[in-house]
Amino acid sequence: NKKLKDVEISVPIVYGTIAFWLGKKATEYHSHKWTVYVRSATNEDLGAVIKRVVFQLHASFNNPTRIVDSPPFELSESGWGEFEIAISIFFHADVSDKQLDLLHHLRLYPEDDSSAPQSTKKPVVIESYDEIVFCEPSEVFFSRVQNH
Ligand code: SLL
Repeated sequence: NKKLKDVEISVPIVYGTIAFWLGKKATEYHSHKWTVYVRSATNEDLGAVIKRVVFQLHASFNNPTRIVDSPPFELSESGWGEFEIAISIFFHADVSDKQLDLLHHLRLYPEDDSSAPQSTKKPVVIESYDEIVFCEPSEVFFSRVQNH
């Protein structure tokens, strides 16, 4: 599996959370439902690059280490509080043997200065954009993701 010198592959991703307040269905410990995700920023199939995403949740959750082994690389939960989610991205063997570690802060509540009252219809979305760059990719990886 030869390496291609002078070639770089850039994989644009978006990662973040979307959170809905449960309104009348809210309870003390389950006031919101939320999803944390890693997505392609350009609608490509991330399964060609990513093998596994591990979401490390707050210790107050049951089984706080959540492993997702196929797209969509996302996880939905319900809870009551905001916290830092550690996101570890693992790549297929012919892509990279180094993992990528990201941090994302789950937000459930709208900004303090927002005049709008909390609504079950208007989620709180926080997203980050990143580009994962692979230098000297293997031929197999390159041929798998070009032409897309
Ligand atoms: C703190 N930021 O300072 C908070 C931690 C943890 C939220 C928030 C658990 C839900 C469940 C949940 O929402 N934890 O038990 O299923 O301590």
